[in-house]
Amino acid sequence: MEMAVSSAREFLSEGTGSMSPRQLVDFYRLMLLSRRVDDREIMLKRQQKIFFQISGAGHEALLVGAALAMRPGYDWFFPYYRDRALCLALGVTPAEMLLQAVGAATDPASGGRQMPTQWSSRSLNIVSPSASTSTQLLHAVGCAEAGRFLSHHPEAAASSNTDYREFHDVTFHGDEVAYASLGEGSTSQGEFWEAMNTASNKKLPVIICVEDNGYAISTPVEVNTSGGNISRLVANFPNFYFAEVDGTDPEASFHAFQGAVAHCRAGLGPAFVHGHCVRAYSHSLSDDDRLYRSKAELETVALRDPITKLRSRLLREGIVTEDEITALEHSVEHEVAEAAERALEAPLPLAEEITKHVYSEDLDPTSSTFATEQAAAPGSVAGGKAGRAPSAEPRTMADLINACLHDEMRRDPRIVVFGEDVADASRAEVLSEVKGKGGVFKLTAGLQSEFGSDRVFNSPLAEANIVGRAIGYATRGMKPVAEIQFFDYIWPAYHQIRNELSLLRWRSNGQWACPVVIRVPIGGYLTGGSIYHSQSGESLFTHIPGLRVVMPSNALDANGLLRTAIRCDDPVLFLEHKRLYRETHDRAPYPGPEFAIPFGKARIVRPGTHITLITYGALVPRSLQAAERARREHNIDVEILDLRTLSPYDWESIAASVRKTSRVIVAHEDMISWGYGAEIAARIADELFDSLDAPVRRIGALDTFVAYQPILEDAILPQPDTILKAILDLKAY
Ligand SMILES: Cc1ncc(C[n+]2csc(CCOP(=O)(O)OP(=O)(O)O)c2C)c(N)n1
Ligand SMILES: [Mg+2]
Repeated sequence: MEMAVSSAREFLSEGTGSMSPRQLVDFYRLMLLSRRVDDREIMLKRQQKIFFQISGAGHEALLVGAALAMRPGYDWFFPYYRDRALCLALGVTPAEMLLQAVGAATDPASGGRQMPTQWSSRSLNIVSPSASTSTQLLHAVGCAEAGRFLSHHPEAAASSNTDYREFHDVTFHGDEVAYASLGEGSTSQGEFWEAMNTASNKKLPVIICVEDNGYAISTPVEVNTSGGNISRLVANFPNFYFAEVDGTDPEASFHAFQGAVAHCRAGLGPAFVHGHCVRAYSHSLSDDDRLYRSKAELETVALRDPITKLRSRLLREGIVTEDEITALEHSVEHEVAEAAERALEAPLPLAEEITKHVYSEDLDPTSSTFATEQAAAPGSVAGGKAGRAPSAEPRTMADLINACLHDEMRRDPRIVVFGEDVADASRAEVLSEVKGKGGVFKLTAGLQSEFGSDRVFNSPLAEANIVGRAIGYATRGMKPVAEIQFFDYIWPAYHQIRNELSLLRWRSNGQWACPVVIRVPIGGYLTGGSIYHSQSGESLFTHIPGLRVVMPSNALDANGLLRTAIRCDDPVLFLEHKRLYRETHDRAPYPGPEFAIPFGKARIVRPGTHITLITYGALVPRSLQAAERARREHNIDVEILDLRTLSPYDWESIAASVRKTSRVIVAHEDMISWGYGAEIAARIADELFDSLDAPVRRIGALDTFVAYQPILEDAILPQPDTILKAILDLKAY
């Protein structure tokens, strides 16, 4: 009898009918391998040699079936923490898994950063997952979209040595599928429904696998799912292949996935495989299911254990003898024990390396690569509406952002633009008779008309959907430049931004990255903008490691910084102040298609000697007004620094200015308490104490939201008068 573990490809070559005896034995071996790795980890946890354990026990048949129906390193995988058997069957080794468990430096998934079940492998296309339930489904959707895009636009796969593309090789096959799995409890998350909707609507080759073990920790399925069966709730989504199977039955599971894969590869749409399995152990080693499951229920679970069931069948049907199965089990035990021994001797990670891969190690957006301000010639041929003919005429911030998007989309075929209402018209056939929408602020106007509906399209009205899909696109090497329509509505996407977008590179120890740009109109001073169209809140994003945060105050900076954002290898939140979009005072001539400004370089808006005023965004013109009055009316000379990028920020320029003036104000539009200025003020007090002649002052909005009535808005947001008063107070100190 052949005892070697089949590869998925070998397995598939044996046809689609019932499994041969050899296949069943191979299947059993993979299932058992998964169970034994779990058991070994449980032992190691009890011996306090590892720090966390969560098992895939009871899910093995479904997942080996899934893996054997797909192609490792060809298809794409967004698994969750129960998918140990899937990963083993795809080719992750027990040794690699146990290196994760001990948190070794050589843990190939994360170098000791993630919990043991967050598998990741570049060569197998297993994308490093988080512990958040259901976020991964939107990544799989974006990944599948990117695969389809690349097969329609193969030119986009060409590499380039002038930007992030140098570090992101792109491969595609044209019929690859993206697999994502989740538990039945996690189907309660909105992102599950958002992913189902888009996969269905775009007929994407995504396989969504629900591993239904009846519990979400201690919460039974009927509490999470109305009627207790998710298949019934999703049955009306168009274009899906649906299979509901006994996930403890190897053949039923394998055939369900074979059908799913065939449907997806044929381009017919997505697939939904609902496998009823069991949770053979408690939720994790931190849980004891005897606290909430009856004895009788636990006995039923034991009877459905897929490993015991398959073992009995192999013996009952005479496929193996007692001796043969015992030999197989010994060999699995031996393999796992050896892997554990090696893992326990593996080198541990070095604390000095823990900040590595927070950002790209390959491309530094603060470097001189992006310092092309001098070289660019104002008045060269502009992209988009801003100036199809050469022109030195001043353009608004809105124009120059639009021009940059046109330029960059022409230069880089991997850029896709999507978000709410960003297309000229989703029904493209009307474009011959209408002008097109191009964004509620018209910043993306003309992009769809020039670059087509594959590259510029409207998303559903769902912010997590936008950012989650952008992450999926970017894991395939694409460059999404997504738009969130208003900063006030970014919150449904915050989970994706904080736990996924900003973290993927660090948590995978540099294996994966998603250098997405998210453009977001922000801010108030709108006269009538009120609570839900005036919010600030940049410090909630600068507090996220791994994310670059940019906030220009004028047209030229917006153009140059957006270019850097698009070419850079890190995720960037690009905050565009709505009040500045069409101001006349901040206009500038179009600076040409190569004009870029490095991140982390402040601009001295106004040199001065008495007081340093550190600011950004809409407070730049307001500070300038206050400074001019201070000069005219009080002979006080204020130096204004516009930070331009908030993370990273230009500490050198801040320090140089404060050393010169010895008095400093940090001013921003956002609420003062826990605002961006608190960090800058604290650092100045800490590191520049000896240079100060007065306390560090802060200016910000009142600690409330922006109201509708203009009298109230004026009182809430800082005004030039507020700034002038602070200047006078500080000078007099
Ligand atoms: C967004 C989010 N909320 C809560 C948790 C904590 N949590 C981890 S697993 C889990 C239950 C998941 O149940 P289910 O989806 O049925 O998967 P199962 O563990 O049963 O396989 C919960 C609540 C989490 N990881 N992520
Ligand atoms: Mg469950």
